Amino acid sequence: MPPLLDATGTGRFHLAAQRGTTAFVDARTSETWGFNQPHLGPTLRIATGQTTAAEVQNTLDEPISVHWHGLMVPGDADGGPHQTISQGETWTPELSITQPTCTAWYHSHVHGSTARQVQKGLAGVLQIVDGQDEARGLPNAYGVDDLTLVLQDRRFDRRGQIDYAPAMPDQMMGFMGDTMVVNGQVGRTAVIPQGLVRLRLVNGSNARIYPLSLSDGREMHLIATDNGYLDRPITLSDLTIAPGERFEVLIDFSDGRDIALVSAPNPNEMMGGMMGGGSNESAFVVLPFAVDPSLPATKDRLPDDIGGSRPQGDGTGVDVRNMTLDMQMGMGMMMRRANDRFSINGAAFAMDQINFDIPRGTVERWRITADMMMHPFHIHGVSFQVLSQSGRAPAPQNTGWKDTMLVHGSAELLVRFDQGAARETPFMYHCHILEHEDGGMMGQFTVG
Ligand SMILES: [Cu+2]
Repeated sequence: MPPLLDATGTGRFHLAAQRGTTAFVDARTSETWGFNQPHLGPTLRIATGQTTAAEVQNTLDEPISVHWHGLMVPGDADGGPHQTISQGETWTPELSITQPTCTAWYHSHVHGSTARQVQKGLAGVLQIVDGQDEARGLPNAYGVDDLTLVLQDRRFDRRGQIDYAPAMPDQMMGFMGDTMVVNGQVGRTAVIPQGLVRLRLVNGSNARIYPLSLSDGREMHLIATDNGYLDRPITLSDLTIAPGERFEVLIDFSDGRDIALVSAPNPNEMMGGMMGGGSNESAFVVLPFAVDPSLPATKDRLPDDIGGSRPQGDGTGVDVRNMTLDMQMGMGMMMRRANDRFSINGAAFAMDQINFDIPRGTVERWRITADMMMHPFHIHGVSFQVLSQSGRAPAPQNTGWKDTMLVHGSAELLVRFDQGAARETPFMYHCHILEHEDGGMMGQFTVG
């Protein structure tokens, strides 16, 4: 597990972006970046109902930013591309949290550099807690029966260095690794108690979508989506997690058998087979589990009621906003500048261009159309309801509160804008395939 940085008692935390080295594959080391450690960051724990004073120091030699993905905070605390922290500087936002308990995450978000900086390790998990998980009957012993799992894929060169040099197909499809990395580690096994275990799954990959299941076909019980708990668990045999998404599941290990979390190949491909279609990948192990009966298993029963909620709007009479996620293909893409290959509604992201303004408290129905392939669509500063996906009712895994939605063909989102964002620090909406985001598939809006 990443170290736990619990700010619920102090109401403050300090993160320092720093350079380090990490051995991934064997003794060979790679240059990496992290927060307070050589690679990735600690799991931050903050309390709902509190204001937490954050300090983010940049000791690297290029500008970074830290976006709190999943936090409902105003634009000036959001950490988007307009809030870069220069070399040697410290950013001190106040995080005033009123939203329900959830698993969120933080990562750099500098326009044009996000993909590379996240590959280097500028990412970590953020938990919003309320101290009520014991009463809910949920596993909550950090690193024992409550596991935080950041899923990433990487390529390593012969020297063991993280190899991030995206060629044109990597730009188009998003950069995919050939090595599974969980919490910054390769080839490790999770040792767990013989009982109910909670996994907080965070897809921190640049582009890979993981269709997850368990190696023996055992059920997973979904208890939370991006922005909080469901009302009751949803039983699933598989769960697809796209970049930027978080899901929490309970798995029953009371039979003591060692199984593994496995993934099917990345399902994203160019529609029409322009890239040759399909991949040569086969299914792979994400993380093996080993049951250790000496570890304390405090929960053996699936709770019936978790006490969360599912959004219930129907979207009738709500103004519609259309968004088309566009890609320039083939020669068209080759001819374009690196930051102009992708766009939304025909316009590539421009730092000095606010795309629209929304009055605070407004509800809108966003119709997203995904061009060429699947795109995970994220909106800052909001939590939304998925009204439909591909013209049908949302899949069970998308019936909770979300801030990132994998759009396959089309999706309709019902969004309420409650957090303010001024022109100097607007909110972003973008594809969470980081090469697409850096390439221009992003826009920005104010809420006021
Ligand atoms: Cu995309």
